[in-house]
Amino acid sequence: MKNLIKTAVFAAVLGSAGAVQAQDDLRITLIPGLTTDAFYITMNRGAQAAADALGITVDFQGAEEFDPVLQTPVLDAVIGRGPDAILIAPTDSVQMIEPLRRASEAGIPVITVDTFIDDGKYQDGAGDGDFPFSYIASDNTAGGRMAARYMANQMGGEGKVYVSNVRPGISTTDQREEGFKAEMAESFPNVEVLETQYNENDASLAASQFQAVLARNPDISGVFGANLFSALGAANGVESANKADEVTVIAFDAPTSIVNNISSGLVDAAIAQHPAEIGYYGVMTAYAVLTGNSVPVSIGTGFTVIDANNVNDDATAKFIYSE
Ligand code: T6T
Repeated sequence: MKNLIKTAVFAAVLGSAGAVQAQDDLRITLIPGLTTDAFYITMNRGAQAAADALGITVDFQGAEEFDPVLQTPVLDAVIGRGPDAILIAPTDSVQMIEPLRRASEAGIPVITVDTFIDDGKYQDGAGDGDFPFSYIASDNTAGGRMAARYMANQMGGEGKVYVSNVRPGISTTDQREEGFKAEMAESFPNVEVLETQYNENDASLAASQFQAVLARNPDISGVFGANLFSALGAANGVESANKADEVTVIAFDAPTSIVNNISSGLVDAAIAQHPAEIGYYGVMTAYAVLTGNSVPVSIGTGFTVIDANNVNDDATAKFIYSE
């Protein structure tokens, strides 16, 4: 039986360049939004678990900042090395279309993880960026709605809040903000959402923006940090202003630093994504494409809400991001 399985695993397949290749030689490159972010480090852990299960290689190559100008040369260098497939979190939904088309035209299947290009609906015959095989990610609009519901309930359904966000043009954080605002408008008419503060993924800037918003609105009662650095910065701003008791802080993402802030009472809740799941199913999907199987055009992964009620539970621990 064991030998049979082994024979199957070592069966030859047609590689992306058209050459016959053994399946255990397959090499997939995962290009994160940036390399030093606990979210993508955790995604890579899931990707490596899938690679180990399949007996293939996944390498992790990225830029140090979340920026399409820095991600494009990394992608071009990866294309030059000719991996069998590329998994990528594109850092801009429009600007990364043409760079990714170069990969596709070189015969390298592209799958996007976390973020998408174009409208995120691939293989439907519409749009400039229709060529990726699949999109594997959280439902970010739903996550933004979850954040709004939690925040509004915590605030008794009224008050002034704002979104601390990275920059427009990133599919994930755009959708979180849209979902957050839609939920507030539809379900919590007594919550006023102030103008979004964009921080360029810089937690220090997000912290000083809280101080500025507070100076203009001394009655501010909530801030939604739409990703890890936005949330961390907003929480630091609230702490420096000594406002933890009056301001509800909801974080998207769950690195150890945010989880510690939940334990201390500074952050009310984190909407934890499941990045390891994204990495795992990303690699499995690429493997399916490379072995001639059809794949779902999108795979939605889950969330876990972490707050004071479950922060110390054993079942919560696996959703805290790796550093
Ligand atoms: O929130 C994640 C990711 O989903 C988003 O696309 C960019 O920011 C993070 O990596 C957190 O820093």
